[in-house]
Amino acid sequence: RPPHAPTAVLIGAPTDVGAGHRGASMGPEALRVAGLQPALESHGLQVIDSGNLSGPNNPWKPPVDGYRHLPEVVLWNQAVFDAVYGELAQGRLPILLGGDHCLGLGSVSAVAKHCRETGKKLRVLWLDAHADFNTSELTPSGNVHGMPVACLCGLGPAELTGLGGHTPALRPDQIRQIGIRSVDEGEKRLVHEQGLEVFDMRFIDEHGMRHAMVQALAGLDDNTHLHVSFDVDFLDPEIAPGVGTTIPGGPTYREAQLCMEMIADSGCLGSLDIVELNPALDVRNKTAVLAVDLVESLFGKSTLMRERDRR
Ligand code: NNH
Ligand code: MN
Ligand code: MN
Ligand code: MN
Repeated sequence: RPPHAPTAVLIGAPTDVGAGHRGASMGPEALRVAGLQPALESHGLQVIDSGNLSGPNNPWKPPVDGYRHLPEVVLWNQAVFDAVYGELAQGRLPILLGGDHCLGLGSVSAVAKHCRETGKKLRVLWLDAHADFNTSELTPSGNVHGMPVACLCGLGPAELTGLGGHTPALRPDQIRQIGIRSVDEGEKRLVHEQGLEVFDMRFIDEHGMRHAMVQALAGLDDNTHLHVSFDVDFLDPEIAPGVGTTIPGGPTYREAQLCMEMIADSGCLGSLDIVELNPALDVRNKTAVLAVDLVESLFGKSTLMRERDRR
């Protein structure tokens, strides 16, 4: 690692208020048990574990006006926003340990505010089986983990779209989605309408992960902050069963590794979410171990050759 590599900070957010299954609240601990901190340290990174945020319990209620647990989702996201923003302000690289993917809202809103204030460009990579672009009108479930990308683009309740004091937090052209293979009917229309750039599994089948990532990372420069929001259900369920919403036909082990390696090579990674890991559905913590393995690659593990020597 270059000597100026920032210190990474683990921020646990043990909740499943935005999910349709209980158990993602155990994600942070499973990632710690799988050795996330020592794995990153073995690659020369400085890592601080700041422990877990706290927030309300999961009331496990049906939707109200199209949202399940909106007040609880707001409180958790405010806590995540404050923590992520505070670490970025100190020059650290926040790693959010979810928790379900509704927390991507707080995390990315904080990154967007940091970038506005520091004059940095922002690119968000959303690695997921799902587009997470539902609204209260479109959602089949009311689960807010299916809505964070729409909220970040200004489509959602004011308590969520205005988290960072600037609505929208993101323009659709700052986002690239990768691995998508489950999008609800109304959600599909909205994704097209908003012009999101999606590298879905069909694209990856036809053109390969390499080409998808070359395109998703195109245009990054020294002044770009890259945020990766890694929903573990991005991965094929054969290798990653420990998530609430498995969707077949996801990236293989090597495709996922290549994705992470190419992000590492960009040198732009500035913040990360690891979300939706559900230890209650896992097999001997193997999905957590896999997530740690992939995150090591994201921080440059597998580099036998440096990019400039590889050609
Ligand atoms: N699209 C579905 C919904 O809105 C499922 C979303 N589930 C996720 N997203 N795990 O990443 O309920
Ligand atoms: Mn290692
Ligand atoms: Mn997601
Ligand atoms: Mn998902």
